[in-house]
Amino acid sequence: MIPSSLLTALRSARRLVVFTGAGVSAESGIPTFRDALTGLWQRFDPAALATPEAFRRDPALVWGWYEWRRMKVLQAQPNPAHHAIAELARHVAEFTLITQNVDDLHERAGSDAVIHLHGSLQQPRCFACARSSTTPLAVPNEPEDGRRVEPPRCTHCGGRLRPGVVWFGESLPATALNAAFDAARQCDLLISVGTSGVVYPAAEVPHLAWTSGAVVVHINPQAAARQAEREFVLRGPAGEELPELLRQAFGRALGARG
Ligand code: BJW
Ligand code: ZN
Repeated sequence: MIPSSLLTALRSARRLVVFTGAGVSAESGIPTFRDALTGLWQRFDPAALATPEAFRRDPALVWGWYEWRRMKVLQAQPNPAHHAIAELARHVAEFTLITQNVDDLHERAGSDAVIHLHGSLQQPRCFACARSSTTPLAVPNEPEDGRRVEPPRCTHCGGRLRPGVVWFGESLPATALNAAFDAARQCDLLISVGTSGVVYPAAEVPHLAWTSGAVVVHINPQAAARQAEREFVLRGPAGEELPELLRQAFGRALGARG
């Protein structure tokens, strides 16, 4: 049941922000990080794979793991949550999509100008000289976790390429982070979808919107009960809750034209 006050807030919002985490891609078959049983960090040690020290220690292990994840994303399709978010943008004057995800499923669902706070699997750069690689990555071989793959070399300096993602202890891209914070401060309504909200500074985004006076909605099957005024919880999978929110607020079913 979607509260009518939330539907009213969404219909009257002029500046809408959607902030997504791994849960928005879960129904596309991309594992989250921290879900019990299925999360990546249940099977893999973040310290051994998602830090600069890990890459320095064993570049082939880290590169192979990210190639496995890149393959999974290439094989995946956007789900109804990604499509509903792309459709929501058409109903407001100003729309900003901020994601922590390193996949490209929002773009493939039709969203543009997506702010990627934690980088992208598709844009490696040199570990030595930091230049972006201009050579497109080849389609990886059949996915197989744990397979070691030597990273390609930088065409400029010969250093190893690293995945273009933000690891623990690394700064987020400043332009993306500033744009995300600005949008959060200025929005009327923020929808936070599929994130555990434990990784900083990204986790500040919904909080910043709320303290700046916006209505904040959390969409998550594990969401805690509503805690504060102007805060709503839609407890359920994003692929069901977002299309339903769209339908009830704007009377639009996904895929409807005209
Ligand atoms: C569904 C669903 C469905 C399921 N529908 N929902 C204390 C000690 C050490 C460090 C720190 C510390 N305190 C803070 C820090 C800093 C650290 C941090 O935050 N650590 C905490 C974990 C403690 N942060 C950093 O290091 C950041 N950098 C930084 O702070 O720089 C400054 C600095 C400089 C120098 C030194 C120190 C600091 C960088 C963080 C980078 C995070 N990178 C990762 C990996 C990216 C690359 C990759 O993909 O491998 O980003 S970690 C991982 O977590 C990934 C995600 O973007 C991020 C957030 O996860 P997310 O998206 O929320 O996923 P989950 O799995 O946690 O949650 C999924 C949710 O979906 C769940 O709630 C489910 O219920 C839900 N769900 N199915 C809707 N169908
Ligand atoms: Zn280089």
